[in-house]
Amino acid sequence: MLTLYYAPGACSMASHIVLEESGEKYEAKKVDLAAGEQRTEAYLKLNPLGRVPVLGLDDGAPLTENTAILPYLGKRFGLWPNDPIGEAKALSLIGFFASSVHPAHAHIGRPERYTADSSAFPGIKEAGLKTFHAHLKQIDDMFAGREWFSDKYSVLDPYGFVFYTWGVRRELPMAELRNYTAFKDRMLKRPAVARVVENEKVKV
Ligand SMILES: N[C@@H](CCC(=O)N[C@@H](CS)C(=O)NCC(=O)O)C(=O)O
Repeated sequence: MLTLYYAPGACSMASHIVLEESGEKYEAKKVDLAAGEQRTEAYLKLNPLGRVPVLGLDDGAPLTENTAILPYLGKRFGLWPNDPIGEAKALSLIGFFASSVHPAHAHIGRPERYTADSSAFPGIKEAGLKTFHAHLKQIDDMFAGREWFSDKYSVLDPYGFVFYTWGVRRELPMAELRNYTAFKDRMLKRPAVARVVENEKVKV
């Protein structure tokens, strides 16, 4: 059985939604980030970087990084493009999410990762917010005339949905992003998404 180590409202929500959609039995283990559980000796054995998500595979081995976990789950549950070009485009988008959109947001919430000088935090946060907002606008443009990131619903969609909720958390004017907001509404109509949003108590 698969086990997901997750934190409410974190990027692990993407895998949580995929597992919930899958219909397969899985275990969800909550990690208390605020209490520093991700830095305990036991958790660092699962992920030496002290981050969620971690996916415990059927044999118990831990798999880390959204860039690996989501394609794996997508292939296992038929939520991944089959053709080589579709797959390459999916990897391109996952790369953009993991290496640009997510780190931009980390500048807002975790400025201490980028400097030891706390007087520089406000500037780092401000730049992060600006870059994150610009990326959300890019995502909004991607949805012009389409329902999902790929030709059909895939693991890309729960991942993209997470960043929408982070935009809400940072009080960005999300309603202005019409295509992205319509996508968010489509996501919320999916029972599995609604269940996870409720379970993780996420504001959307
Ligand atoms: N590159 C990792 C990033 C994971 C990550 O940064 N997770 C955040 C939550 S969204 C976390 O666990 N943060 C804990 C901390 O900063 O202490 C991935 O995409 O899986």
